[in-house]
Amino acid sequence: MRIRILYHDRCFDGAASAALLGRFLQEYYYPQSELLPRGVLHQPGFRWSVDDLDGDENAIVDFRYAADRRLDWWFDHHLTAFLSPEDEAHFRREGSPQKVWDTSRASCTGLIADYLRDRFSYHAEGLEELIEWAEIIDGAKYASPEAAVELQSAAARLRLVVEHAEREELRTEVVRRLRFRSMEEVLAAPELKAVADRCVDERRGEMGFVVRRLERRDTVGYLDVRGLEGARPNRFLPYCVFPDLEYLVTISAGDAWVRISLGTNPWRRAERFVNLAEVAGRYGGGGHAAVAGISLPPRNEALVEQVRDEILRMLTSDRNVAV
Ligand SMILES: [Mn+2]
Repeated sequence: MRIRILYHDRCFDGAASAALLGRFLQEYYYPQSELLPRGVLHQPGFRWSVDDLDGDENAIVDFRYAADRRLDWWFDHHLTAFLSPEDEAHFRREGSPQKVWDTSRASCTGLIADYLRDRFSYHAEGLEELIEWAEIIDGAKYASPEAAVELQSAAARLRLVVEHAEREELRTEVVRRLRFRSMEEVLAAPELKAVADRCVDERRGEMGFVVRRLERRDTVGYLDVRGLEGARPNRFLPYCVFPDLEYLVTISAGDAWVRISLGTNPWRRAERFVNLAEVAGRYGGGGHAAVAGISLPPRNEALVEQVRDEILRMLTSDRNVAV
């Protein structure tokens, strides 16, 4: 018996969702089963492949719906949960009680935890802390920008490992271990501790770079981290530097894409609300109202500049003139 769980890769909430649902399926239904977590990422032109749902039981958490009869469980809270209107129609037509989409939820982990409690009276003893942190991290519910950028707590270190561990086996191993261990215990494994320590050092180095590079246009922060290799700087650091920013636009680059990330300052209510998922959607991206992203093909500087300038115009205060 093999349980395949596809989850949002390099995301704390994705990993926590997979650990929680995986533990439930094994404890409640299939004690003799093997759990096979596999991370998936939002890439331009993403499609599910026919080989993805290859378990005896298949689940997708914190990621896009698959209109496939082999899908047994699905939980998501992203606005952009469906690859097409047909997929959404498929989901609604089926009306399965094992497939839940709720965009009002801060985290997919919290959504799953409440669902399991209400429907199965199931409680994952010992995972309370993990669930709470998924809510804080994915919902950007940190008490302050400083709390969001600290690198000492178990949650902060685990987040670094989930987001930055290069080897896929390490990332899926984190999911397996999180089923029955505290974050602290998971991080005690030497190979994971090594990743966490390396990431903390890298983050400290990135902080100076971000502070120097950060620009602002009115209440919109703009940060281009291309050239800082492999950088995925903490998206809340700019709000430590300029606490009055309303929005943040960040450009980063990988081998196969240029990413434009959009964020809202969680500690400051914007004067005019802009739905960032909708803005990203215009360029083929997606996400949540408060955090969204767009992936563009590499080596097309003109396109990147055009998209960036259009978005900056939309978000700055003279946006009435533009758009
Ligand atoms: Mn999530």
